[in-house]
Amino acid sequence: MLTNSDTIAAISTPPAVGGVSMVRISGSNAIDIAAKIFRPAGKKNISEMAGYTACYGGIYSGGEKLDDGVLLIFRTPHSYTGEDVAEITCHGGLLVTRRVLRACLDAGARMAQAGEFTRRAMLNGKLTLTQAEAVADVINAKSDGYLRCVNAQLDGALYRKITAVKELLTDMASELTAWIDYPDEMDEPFDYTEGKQRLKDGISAVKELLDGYGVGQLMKDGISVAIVGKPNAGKSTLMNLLAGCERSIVADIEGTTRDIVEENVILGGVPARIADCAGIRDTDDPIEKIGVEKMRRRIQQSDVIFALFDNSRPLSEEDRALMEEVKGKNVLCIVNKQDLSSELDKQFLENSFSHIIAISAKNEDSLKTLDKAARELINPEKLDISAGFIANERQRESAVSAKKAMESALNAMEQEMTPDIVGVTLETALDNLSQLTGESMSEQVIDRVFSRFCVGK
Ligand SMILES: Nc1nc2c(ncn2[C@@H]2O[C@H](COP(=O)(O)OP(=O)(O)OP(=O)(O)O)[C@@H](O)[C@H]2O)c(=O)[nH]1
Ligand SMILES: [Mg+2]
Repeated sequence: MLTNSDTIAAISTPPAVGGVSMVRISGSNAIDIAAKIFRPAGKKNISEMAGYTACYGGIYSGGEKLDDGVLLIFRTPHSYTGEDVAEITCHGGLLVTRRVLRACLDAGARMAQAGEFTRRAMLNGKLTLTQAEAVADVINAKSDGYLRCVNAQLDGALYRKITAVKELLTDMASELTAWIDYPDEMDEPFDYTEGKQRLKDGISAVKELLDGYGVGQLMKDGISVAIVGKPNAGKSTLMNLLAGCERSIVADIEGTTRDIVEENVILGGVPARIADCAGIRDTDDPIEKIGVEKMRRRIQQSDVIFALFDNSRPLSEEDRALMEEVKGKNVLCIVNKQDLSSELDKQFLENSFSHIIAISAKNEDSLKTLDKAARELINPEKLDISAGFIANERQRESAVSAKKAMESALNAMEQEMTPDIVGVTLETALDNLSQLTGESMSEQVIDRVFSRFCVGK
């Protein structure tokens, strides 16, 4: 536990005007500090308030009343940080909230650093490092799917999975130690048969986690999608359908969209940044030419391409040029204007693309078809939300190193090397896994993790 003088305070709500704001105080002096600035409306004595109780009253700075508010008390160890915590909720004005914080600091608290409340929670054993990282991910989650994943993580899913692998390695290492310590008493060479199988199980558990990393990142950071096609195919109409508003200009004039128009949406359960591009065609118009070049670059930078074809017109040179441009990319072929009579060689498109749908971008029902197709393309279900997942580069680095060390150990076993050699590689794997879960972690890494947090969390 930290020292008495080290009681911290911060505004835990966003720095914006709202209905209410909250100032959080944590540390051994939290309740005394709250008592200095908060006067309950009734006869309540703050120092005698039990944990999980609240009272209404006035908030004061010196003799001056700042606001009315509510004080909520948590007693150690039953609080977020594990320390005594007081939360003062006041009206959500920027000035009044800052004045309440200033009053806490004047009464003896120190300004909290970014993530310091969560850091204390971890140091006091309320959270593991991977759970603390999940707290930041909950705050930053942009899609329902990702929120469900990080909630499983917050529940300790990754920690449990890694702990199971660690237990397996620890058992093996202790069996080897007996052999290493008393080699003269062992007449037979060490039998690795069972150990090899157990190690293979451990490697596949870590590999499974690493395989889900890409999908986890997609769900976290989102994907970039480029809508491309020839002029008038209906790209901007599709953009507006996805955006749910008139984001792009739609007109029956070829070359309407010139610059890239972007919007953030949720697509196939993941956040997506959609780019409506200029139509592909040869043009003498210098401005449109720039737009077409930008579209080409965007195709290369995007994770997913929506390639639009117009059902009411035969395949043209521009369509074929587009098919060349998107080769090798993750493409959803969209045949648009399904409500009009068909002039398009759909069979040719079906032979050329593995994902193809037919819609009418003017019709809202098309959203369901688009969402289903996007799910098949992105496949967020690959991520088993209940199983825990590797959520960031720090965790991935440790998992990769652990897997490498486990593979070396397996290799050493297969070559019948002596238990001391196998033991060293197992220890390395264990160390890497402990770094992942945070049990063996340098101050520097912990600083890096918590610098991602906002002040007040
Ligand atoms: N009937 C029908 N018309 C559509 C559909 N989608 C788009 N359109 C019409 O097609 C015309 C061109 O639509 P846009 O969305 O502007 O086409 P675009 O691909 O963005 O065109 P450029 O910006 O010029 O490259 C407009 O008149 C739309 O109303 C559809 O599904 N059915
Ligand atoms: Mg357009």
